[in-house]
Amino acid sequence: MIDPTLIEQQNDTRRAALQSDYDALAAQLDRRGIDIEALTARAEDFGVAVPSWGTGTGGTRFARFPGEGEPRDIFDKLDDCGVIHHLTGATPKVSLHIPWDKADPALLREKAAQLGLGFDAMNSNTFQDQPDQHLSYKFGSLSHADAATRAQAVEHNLECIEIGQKIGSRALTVWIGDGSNFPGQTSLSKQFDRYLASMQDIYAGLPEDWRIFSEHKMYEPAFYSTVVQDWGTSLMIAQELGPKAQCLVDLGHHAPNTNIEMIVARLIRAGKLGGFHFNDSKYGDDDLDAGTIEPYRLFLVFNELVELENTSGLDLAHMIDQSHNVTDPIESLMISAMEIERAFIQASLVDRGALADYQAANDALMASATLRQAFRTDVEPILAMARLRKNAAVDPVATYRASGYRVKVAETRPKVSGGSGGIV
Ligand SMILES: [Mn+2]
Repeated sequence: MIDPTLIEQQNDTRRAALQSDYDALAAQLDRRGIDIEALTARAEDFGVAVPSWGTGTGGTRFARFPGEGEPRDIFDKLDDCGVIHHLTGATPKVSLHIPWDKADPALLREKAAQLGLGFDAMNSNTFQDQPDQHLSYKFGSLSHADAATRAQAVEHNLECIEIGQKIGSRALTVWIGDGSNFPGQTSLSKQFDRYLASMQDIYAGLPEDWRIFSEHKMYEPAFYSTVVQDWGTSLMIAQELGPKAQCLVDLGHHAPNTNIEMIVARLIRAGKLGGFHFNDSKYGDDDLDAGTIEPYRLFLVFNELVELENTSGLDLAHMIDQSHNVTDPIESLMISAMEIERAFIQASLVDRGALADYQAANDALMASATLRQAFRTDVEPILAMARLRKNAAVDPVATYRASGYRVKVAETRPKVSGGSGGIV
């Protein structure tokens, strides 16, 4: 835990400069007819879930280089998630991964309550074999040619729901690695039918107030075909399953140059957007920190979300899904949460009335300029003020480094080269 006195001391050194920057931005926004306080309130209310697996160092297909003081188990991971939330005020929930995070639900609840955290969507895992597992997922899980293997994968998902119910989660995210590496290896249509039948079995086990998210991914680990490869397939799945089924969009799971904001608009139109896995990418599913490669794309995604935020029934699960290989995962997750919040606030700045008028007049230049004016606005004082008002840190990374947290936990957490972090 970070000492609240340290946060206060650190904030005191930055308070005057922040107030001055905030007042200047307030005056600038006022000239544009925007109330800064309304935006700060939106920033204070914003939250994105942290993935438990993101607190450990990830890895690539080639190697994993463990960092100092990595979490040993889910309770250490929750401690790290607590630090991220206390310093940013923006990550009130944690998304668990079963079986990596399997533990007594009562202890999980107790630990989370101590840290002021809640639990977001549960994540099942049928893309790798566990030590005590009867049947292998080498050739697939929910879409496997063998009925007993499919049943085992369904059973695992039902167990995730059962654990989730005990800790206050209300959603299950299903991502599978099923597919094929060779043309002809599997029947594309029969494999999909088997997947749908398995998902129907899981859907039947969903509690009344739960949702199930299907997460598409174009390729990897299967390199020729993937069962849930794109948003069209994901939408088809959600529509076939029923009202509790929705689509989850992982920003890294598309072909390069895909217009993701348009996918977002379409899924909202269909009433099927369930939430996000935020990250950034240059080439493939790189799982890089949100907003570090294409911040404008992140802004454009939020532009759709803000434009359509009053759509009836829209209830989005925002999550981060990243793999940290060369940074301290706590620092990356804090920065990412703030970048996601930044895109949200920048999108909230868009002059929607002016934009609609320019669109109606076919004034492409001014319509585009209206978006860029919002994107160019430095909203850092709003984000920092929101953190200050929530007793979080004005500068989370500086305060974290001043706390010496990583060095302290390294005393009790041995460095291990194994671990379950990685690219999901
Ligand atoms: Mn994901």
